[in-house]
Order: sequence, then C-alpha cells, then structure tokens
Amino acid sequence: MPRILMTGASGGIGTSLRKLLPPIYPDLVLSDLKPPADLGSRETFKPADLADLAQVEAICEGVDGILHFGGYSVEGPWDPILQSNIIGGYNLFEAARKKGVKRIVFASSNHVVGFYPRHHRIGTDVTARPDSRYGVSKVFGEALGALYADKHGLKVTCLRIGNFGEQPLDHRRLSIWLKPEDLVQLCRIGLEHPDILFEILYGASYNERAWWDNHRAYDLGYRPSGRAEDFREHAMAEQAKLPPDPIGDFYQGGAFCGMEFDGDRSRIIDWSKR
Ligand code: 15L
Repeated sequence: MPRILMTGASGGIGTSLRKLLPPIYPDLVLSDLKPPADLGSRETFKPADLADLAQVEAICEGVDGILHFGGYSVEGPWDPILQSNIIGGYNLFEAARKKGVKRIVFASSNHVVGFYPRHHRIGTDVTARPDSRYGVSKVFGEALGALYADKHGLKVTCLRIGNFGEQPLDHRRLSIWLKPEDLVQLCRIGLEHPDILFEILYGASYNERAWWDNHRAYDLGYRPSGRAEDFREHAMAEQAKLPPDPIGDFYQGGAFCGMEFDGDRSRIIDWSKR
C-alpha cells in the first residue's frame, strides 16, 4: 500500500481531497502549517513549513508519492510567494529526492499561461505567459519538476489547474472548471500510471468552451465526469453580477491579468464592441 503525502491539506483543494482520497489511498499523510480544524481521529497529520527544508524532509520520510497542493495559491505580495512557492517548492522536490520519494503531482495553475488571449487555443507545449507573480512561481515549480524528473528520475506530473470546485462560478470558469472527482482521476494518473516521466496536464473537466488542448491527459486514460455546460445558466447569472473587466475578460487568466496592469491596452480587443 503506497504511503501518500498531501501538502496543503488545510486549503481549499486539500479540504475536498481529504474526503475523496482515503478509500483509494488509505495510508494518507496530511500536512500543512496548521492542522485542518475538523481533523478526524483516523487522519494522520504532520505540520510543516515548506520554507524550512528540515521540516519538509521530516514529512517526506517513508513516503512513496506526494500530492503537492501546499503553498500560496493566489496573486499576492512577493515575499510570501517567494517563501512558500519558490523556496518551498525547491525544498519539496529536494526533500523528496533525498528521501527516495518516487512520484510527485505538482499543483501548477492556469495562471502559468494566463496572458494567452481566450481566442487562442493552447496545448501544454507553449511558452509560459504568466499573468502574476503567483503564475511565475508556478512556472518555477514546473521547471523544478522537469529538472528533478530528468536529472534524478522522479516521476513528475504538473497539473495546470483551472478552477477547482463543485461548479463553474462564472463565464470564464465555464472554460476552465475542474470537478473534484476529476482532480482525483488526474492525481491517480500521476501517482500510478506506468508511462509517467514528466508530464504537464491541464486540470480541467470536460468543458466544451475549453481553451486548452488536453489530449495527453486523455491519452493517459483521463475520462472526466464533470461537464461545465450543465451549469451554464448559474454561471452566466453570476457573471451578470460582475463589473466588466476589459483586460481580464480578454485573457485566459481573468482578473489576475488586470491587477497592476499598465501595459499596452491597444492589444486588447473588446469583443462586446464588435
Ligand atoms: C488559481 O490558480 C487559484 O489557486 C484559484 O484561487 C483561482 O484563482 C483559479 O486559479 C482561477 O483561475 O480561477
């Protein structure tokens, strides 16, 4: 029975996956800075600060695979992103190497490619166009994954997660929604599939408005059960409550693109005026 470590256990994704993973991986070790408020008596929790290599090594002891959901998960000031995602990301891969962990699933993000326009369909082989300091930190995480796969033989799967949740929240999320059970499928591919060396997959359900070519995930057996269009009415009603965002509405990364933006607005096409 493989022992799986999940970092970020107290965060949004971790909270949901804590309920879905135990039937598949009964030997699941949870980690975060602080334990989840509702930690059950049958759950195993080990605290760790990702910025502290010794603490990260301690939680990697005896582990076969890691689901790395820990770190800073939105745009924010540089220092916490540096500590959690850059230093923390390095510590995670380095500790895994030292402790002989075989596989890592790294929670990357759609914000790695957020500055691609929505009308531009992309695969996983395009140049990174991050939309935020947070997005840059995820590009760094993917690069770490490639290095540790190629140089040290770790089997690494980077999931460029769209928007994780029970349903798509607005117009943009109809293209990038990821149902929790579909994330579980992708995690299992990363932890178990015999052909994994280094992969980048999009963490998205079956979304007819997708901007991403995710054929590699399908080749590896991914069969998502979530279909964003089933929630179209709700998502569009929520969208109607939001103010227009000319930059965010044009690019794939949405609101993160418009934050602190003082670039060239002439590149942005306002489709509503056409
Ligand atoms: C992410 O990467 C974030 O972690 C999440 O909070 C959302 O902002 C999501 O992307 C998104 O793009 O909707």
